[in-house]
Amino acid sequence: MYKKTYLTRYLVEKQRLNEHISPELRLLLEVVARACKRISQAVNKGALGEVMGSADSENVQGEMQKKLDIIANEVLIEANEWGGHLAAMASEEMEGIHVVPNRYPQGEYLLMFDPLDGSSNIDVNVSIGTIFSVLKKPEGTLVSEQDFLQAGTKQVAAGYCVYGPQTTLVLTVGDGVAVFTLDREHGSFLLTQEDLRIPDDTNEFAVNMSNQRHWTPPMQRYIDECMQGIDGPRGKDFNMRWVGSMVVDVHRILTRGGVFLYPWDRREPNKPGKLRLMYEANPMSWLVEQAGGVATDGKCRIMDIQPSQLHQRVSVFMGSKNEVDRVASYHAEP
Ligand code: P6P
Repeated sequence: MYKKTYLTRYLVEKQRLNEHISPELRLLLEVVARACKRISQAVNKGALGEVMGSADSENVQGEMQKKLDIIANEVLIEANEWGGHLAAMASEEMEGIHVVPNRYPQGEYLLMFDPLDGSSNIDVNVSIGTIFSVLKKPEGTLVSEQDFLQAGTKQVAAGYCVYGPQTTLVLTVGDGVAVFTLDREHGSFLLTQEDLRIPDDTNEFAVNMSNQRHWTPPMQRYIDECMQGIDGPRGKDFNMRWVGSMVVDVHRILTRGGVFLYPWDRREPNKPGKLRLMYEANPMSWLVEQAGGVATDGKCRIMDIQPSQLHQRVSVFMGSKNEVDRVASYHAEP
C-alpha cells in the first residue's frame, strides 16, 4: 500500500532533520499550500467561474492583468495575513511590499510570489502556476523593502504549484525537491515524488524561438548547433518545447531534464532579461540546483546575484548541468 505522506508529515520530518526549519516555517508553507488549493479551484472553474479574460488594468510591470492574476494575488495575501507567520509579502502584481497589518499576528518571514505565472495561457486552457520564495526577515528593524533584497542563497523555502491536468505542488526547504499531488477528494497534497534529479545531459531545450534574431552571438551559436542536430557539432538531434509558462517548462525539466533559456535580447536592451529575479528566477534556481541542475544568468550563478530592486529582471539559463555549462561557456568566450 502506498505510504500516505501528506505535506504536513513531510515538513515535520524535514523539521526534525534540519534545525533551520522552524515550526513557523512549516506552518507558513501549509498556509501557502492551502492558498494554492483555493487558486486551483478558481482556475479549474474557468468560464463557469466568470474569472476568464482581462481585468482592464495593468500591473507594476506594465502588463495587462487577467482577472485570475488579481484573484490569485488576493487569495495569497488574505491567507498569509491570517496565517501569522509573515512580516511582509511582495508580489509581481504589486509595486511595493505588503506589510502584514498590525491587527494580524506578525511573523519573522518574508514571502515573495508570482501569483499566476503564465497568465497569458489562462484563456486558452494551458497550464499555469504560482511561484513562491521565502526569506527570513533581518533581526530588529521594522520591515522594509530593503529586507527583501537578499541573494537567492538566503532563501529558506521555495516552490511552485502547477494548475494543470493535476494540481502539483513542488517545493524545497534545502533538503531535496519533493512533489505533492492534490487529492481533490480529500483536499490534501499527497507526496508523490521526492529527491528529484535532473539528468546532466539532455536533448530538449525550451526557448521562444521567435526572438532568435534579437539574441547575442553566443546564444545564437548555442541554439544553431542544437538545430543542426546529428549532422552538426553536437552529434545528436534535439527536441524543443515552449509552453510560455516558466513554471510549467521548469516543471518538465525537473521531471525529465532539459534546459530553459530566456536570455537578454535587443528588443529591450536596457533590461538584463524578461524574467524577474526575486520571485521567478531565484525560487526556480534553488529547485533546479537542489535537483542537481545549474542556474546561471550567462555570467554568474543566479542565486549569487545581490538584488538592488524588488522587481529587477535577469537572464535565465537553467536545467541539465552539461547543457547550461555549455551555453555559459559560449557566453564566457572573448
Ligand atoms: P514569451 C510568462 O509571462 C513569463 O513570465 C514566463 O512564465 C514565461 O516563460 C515567459 O514569460 C514567456 O515569455 O516572451 O515567450 O511570451
